[in-house]
Amino acid sequence: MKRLNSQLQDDGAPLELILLIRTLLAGCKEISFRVSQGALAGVLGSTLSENVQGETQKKLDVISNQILKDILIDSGYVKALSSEEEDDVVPCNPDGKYLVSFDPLDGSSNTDINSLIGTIFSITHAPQWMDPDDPSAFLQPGTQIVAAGYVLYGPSAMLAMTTGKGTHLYTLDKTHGGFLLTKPNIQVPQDTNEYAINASNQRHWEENMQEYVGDLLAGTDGPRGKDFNMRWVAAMVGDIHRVLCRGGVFLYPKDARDPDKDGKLRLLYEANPMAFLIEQAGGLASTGKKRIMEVMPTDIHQRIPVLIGSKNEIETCLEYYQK
Ligand code: AFP
Repeated sequence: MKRLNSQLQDDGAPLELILLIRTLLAGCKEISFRVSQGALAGVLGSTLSENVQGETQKKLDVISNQILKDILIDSGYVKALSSEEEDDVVPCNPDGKYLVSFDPLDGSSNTDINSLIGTIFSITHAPQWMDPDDPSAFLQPGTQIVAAGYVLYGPSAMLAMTTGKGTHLYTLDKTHGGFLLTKPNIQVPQDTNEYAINASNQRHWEENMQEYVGDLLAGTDGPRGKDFNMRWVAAMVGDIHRVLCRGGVFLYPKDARDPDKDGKLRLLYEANPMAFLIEQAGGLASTGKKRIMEVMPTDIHQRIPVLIGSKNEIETCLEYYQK
């Protein structure tokens, strides 16, 4: 089976980017090991601290963040990094060529129930003019991303990666420690009868989303004329992995709970990398108003609405937004 390194070379990735990706993934392998140790290593449960988003940090959030931070700072390839678990950007090597944004452990509420979690990342070029502690260089639209992906810590540890030449799935072979290509050029089926949304928020959604999901729920008795199935992992990385593998739509729309927050999910290290992966696999990713990857970020922790998945179903959903 083909190794990650040779797939990245075939996709034309420059050497320094390949080395950076391999460094980042060495950190993910360590996270995978810590996750698998669970209660044996005392890594489950919460800390007493909160991150900048006001969320209580899990022990594994803090551990994973530290692992990735240390390895990226040491590598020399990175000028600065931003993380869900860091209030501000973290300056690294002033001569580094790249910026990395990541969610070190997405879905960390799942850690204590031994369910799906993962690391999500995106990489852009670092502008030469930037100071390593200047957050404004991170405010680039998703179209500027040179590589993005996630590592899913599930029954197998799996990597989904794109450098803009298709989305490939790899599986971690723990016997020799490398990611092997197990599904090249994955394609999201264009049609689906499966959707993912946290339905407990329904009363807060905007009218267009209420109407769209109402029509899905009506099934064969409604205007869609077919039954839909619903799934919710409570970790975007798990839900997007399912969408990549067998199609579907994943929705985290804007809602009325907090007028200052434009959705729940973060643009830089959740929505953008997932949008890039899904688009490269033939799917669509929108806020409801525009393509996610064209949104110009205004803050490193900015939140946006996310409608992502099978092309034809996302297009149908967007028709409700255009009404
Ligand atoms: P964490 O990374 O803080 O665990 O949040 C996970 C997440 O941002 C995303 O991965 C999920 O889709 C979403 O939250 C689940 O949120 P709710 O189930 O609370 O709506």
